[in-house]
Amino acid sequence: MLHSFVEKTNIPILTTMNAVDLAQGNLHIGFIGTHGNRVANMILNECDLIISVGARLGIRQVGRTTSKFAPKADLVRCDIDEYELSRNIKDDEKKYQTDARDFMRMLLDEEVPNYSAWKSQCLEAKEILKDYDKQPGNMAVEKISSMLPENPVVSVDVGMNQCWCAQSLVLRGKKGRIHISGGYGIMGCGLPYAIGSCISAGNQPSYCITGDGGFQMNIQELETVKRENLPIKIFILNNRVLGKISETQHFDNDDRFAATTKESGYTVPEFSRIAEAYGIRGVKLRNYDELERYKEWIVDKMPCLFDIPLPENSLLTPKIKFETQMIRPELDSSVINIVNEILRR
Ligand SMILES: Cc1ncc(C[n+]2csc(CCOP(=O)(O)OP(=O)(O)O)c2C)c(N)n1
Repeated sequence: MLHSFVEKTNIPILTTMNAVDLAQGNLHIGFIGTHGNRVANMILNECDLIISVGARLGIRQVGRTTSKFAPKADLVRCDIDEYELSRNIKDDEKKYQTDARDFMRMLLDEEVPNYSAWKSQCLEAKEILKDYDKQPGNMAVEKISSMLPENPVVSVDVGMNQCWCAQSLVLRGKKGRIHISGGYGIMGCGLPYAIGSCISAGNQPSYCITGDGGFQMNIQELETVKRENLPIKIFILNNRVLGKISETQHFDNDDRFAATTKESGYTVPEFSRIAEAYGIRGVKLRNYDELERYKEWIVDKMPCLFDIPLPENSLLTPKIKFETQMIRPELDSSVINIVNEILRR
């Protein structure tokens, strides 16, 4: 129904991290919030109307000073949860406590103007920003995206790998799914999610993108994968550190690492050999481009594991500085001005 509404009105879709799979393929503009795509957060700052369907709009999306959230926009919210709606984001917001499906049905019956000009502005802004904020983790995820079949089911773990996936995983087709633990942040969820989605889809290939830390939390489930012969394809984005935490220890604690890096008490095994010990094909790649050599493995009916190296100091950008709406790292003001001019046209 969301897709019908968007086809009818051309209203651009931004998502939250949890709903990033709702707008895939050429509908993908980005997700909003702390680690959201830069273009998505810049659009939020300039738009004049937000129709929020089932999004909790929590602190990672709107910040603590909610008046700074989408300052030029009227806000219409639909949520089935009375408590979530009881929190005001804007004083004059319009609220509908209803099921998202009924709300979308109601919207589809409304006379809504066509927003194709605004959508083109958003896509133009996206095009200008597409090569900024591209860290090695994003590039690895783009490579994985390019090799997946249409409409895949992808399960994601927690940490930087989760954010790189939310930012850069773009699925072909409209029916693919990205299982993400969102605000729960349960490290170790990637492989069990993939096992569940593989079995529930009648043993269809299922994809798991995980960090080296999250993977080690449920590594024993490789035995389930082998025993049940589940065609689960595991991609470990291996930076050999607990990246989401070592990053904080680097930037906010003057490099006082604790149990997050080799020197401070965190290490990783040879994952491909561990996979082989479980009877699963495993390979340690030299870089993500080497995935090209394993096209067959990615679509066949047997499990496999790819150990993909990333630099230990891989970064996760952009990030909104809390309480400021400033997106770090700051881009050259000429780029920001060009994008804002397009969005303000
Ligand atoms: C069970 C659990 N323990 C600890 C955390 C805190 N935590 C969040 S991300 C993270 C590091 C994740 O490291 P890794 O899996 O290697 O992924 P990366 O961030 O390097 O991509 C930690 C320890 C958590 N979310 N869940």
